[in-house]
Order: sequence, then structure tokens, then C-alpha cells
Amino acid sequence: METTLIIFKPDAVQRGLTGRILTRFEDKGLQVVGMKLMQISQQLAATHYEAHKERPFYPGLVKFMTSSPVVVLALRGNGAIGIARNLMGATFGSKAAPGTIRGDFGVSNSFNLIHGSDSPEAAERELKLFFGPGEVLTWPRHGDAWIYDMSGGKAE
Ligand code: 3AN
Repeated sequence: METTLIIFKPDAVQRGLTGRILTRFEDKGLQVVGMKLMQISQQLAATHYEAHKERPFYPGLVKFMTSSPVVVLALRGNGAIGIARNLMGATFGSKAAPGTIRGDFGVSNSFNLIHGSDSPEAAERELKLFFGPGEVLTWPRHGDAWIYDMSGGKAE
């Protein structure tokens, strides 16, 4: 099982899309194992986006991400990182395919609604940045027996 870090960015929260975007992930079968509303500090944004520090869009990105509350989630499932990225769609709203979150809910390139970890290493690092000890839970989900084929002894 993988766990990925998802952020509903300020535009998603301000536009009242939190519930509709969360539903996409729940409908797919990913399990919510962490969730909170928070305001990202300058320092946290700088750490989270340190790989983009030299990019021209970096100052605007940090300003945007710290401008208003976000919802952060830890989502768990088999292949959760790739599944979440596919549900999100391409980085730019103008290019993202219909049926994806970015493709269906936005047209902007910089206000692109959502962040999702792009690798297991990134997920591990980002989950630690946004969730403290005890904030990501392991809980048995009633429906798992019908979301996964468990007949072989593991989730398929
Ligand atoms: P993704 O979020 O699809 O993984 P990345 O990792 O390439 O995209 O970029 C991280 C974030 O930086 C994006 N979510 C987006 O908000 C922002 N970003 C990337 N490229 C640009 C750009 N050319 N102009 C404005 N913002 C950008």
C-alpha cells in the first residue's frame, strides 16, 4: 500500500470545490488516512517547493500557496501515488484532459487546484512536512473487501 500527500490549493478551497474534489478520490477507492484545513507558512511553502527555487514561477507559487487556507490529505491505496496523479491530470488547467480534476474544474495554469506527490520518495518527504506524529491513521475500512480482491491474501 502507498500513501500520498495531496493538497487542495487555495483556489480549490476558495471556490468551494473541496467536497467535489475529495469525492473523486473516494469514488476511485483511495482511503483518507489524514485530512486537515491549514494555512501554509512561508517557511513550509519554501521547504515544500525547494526543488523549484530557481524557477521564474517560484515567487508567485509561494505567494499563491500561502495566500489562503488549503486542505491537506494523506490518501492510501495500492498504487495511490500514480492513481492520484492520473486523477489530477496534467499540470496546466488549460491542457489537462477532460475527466481529470484539473481538466474539469479549471482553466488556469498557475491556479491549478491541487498538488499530489510525484514519487514514493516525494510522498515520504511531503507527508512528514504536512502531518505530525499521530495525524496519519491506519484504520480498517469496512468496504475494503469489495474495493480490493483479497482472495490471494493481499489486496489486488
Ligand atoms: P505538478 O503539480 O503537476 O507535479 P510540477 O511539480 O512540475 O507540477 O510543478 C509544481 C507546481 O509549480 C505546479 N503545481 C504549479 O502550480 C507550479 N508550476 C509549474 N510550472 C509552472 C509554470 N510554468 N508557471 C506557473 N506555475 C508553474
